[in-house]
Amino acid sequence: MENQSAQSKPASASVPTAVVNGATLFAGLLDTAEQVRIVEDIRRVVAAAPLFSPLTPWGKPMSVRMTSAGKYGWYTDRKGYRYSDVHPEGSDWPPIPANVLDIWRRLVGSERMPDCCLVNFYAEGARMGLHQDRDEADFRWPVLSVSLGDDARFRIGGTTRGGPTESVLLRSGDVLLLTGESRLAYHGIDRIMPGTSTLLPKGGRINLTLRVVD
Ligand code: MD6
Ligand code: FE
Repeated sequence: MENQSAQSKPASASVPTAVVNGATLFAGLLDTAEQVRIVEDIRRVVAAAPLFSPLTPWGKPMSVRMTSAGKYGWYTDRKGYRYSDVHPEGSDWPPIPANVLDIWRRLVGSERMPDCCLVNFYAEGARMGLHQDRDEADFRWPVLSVSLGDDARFRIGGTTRGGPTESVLLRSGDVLLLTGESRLAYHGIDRIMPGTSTLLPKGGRINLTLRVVD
């Protein structure tokens, strides 16, 4: 890695709007046209790699449905959290859409591109418990997250479970970057707010997380 700078941003990086517990928020980074294009791209990903409800290691189906694009997809079942190079039905994951890779290039640079784009779909009532993103090999690379559709109440704490947390509203078009200190912060989604966006005709929320895995 050039000058140990996995987290340094390219000169052209956008200006963040806020830092919440060390995580960098680019509120409204994607305009409506860009959001619409990405939703179309994600529909193609889902057509090739259908959404599924993974089982947590303790045997409960997650309320969030998910799939992935890229070299690896994130997966969980009774054997635990891991990356898999195939969809549970056995096919390869589709490639990460170019419009999505562009966001990474703008905020992180092009020295190393992500090899997983996890697609999370939240219908009304879905939530995601506090967790760390720690199944990757090198935490010097950030995790970039894109919110599309209904607003969500995102919660973020520190690197130990049970410490103080802050909450931030993630809205359609917002991009959040977990870098540095915040890379291993506990975080989750308390709830989504139905009816707050018209981007997805049937409502709900899509979250994309881009990661360097290996
Ligand atoms: C979500 N996000 O926004 C869940 N992970 O639906 C995440 O789990 C997440 O937003 C790593 C980095 C940023 C995130
Ligand atoms: Fe996460």
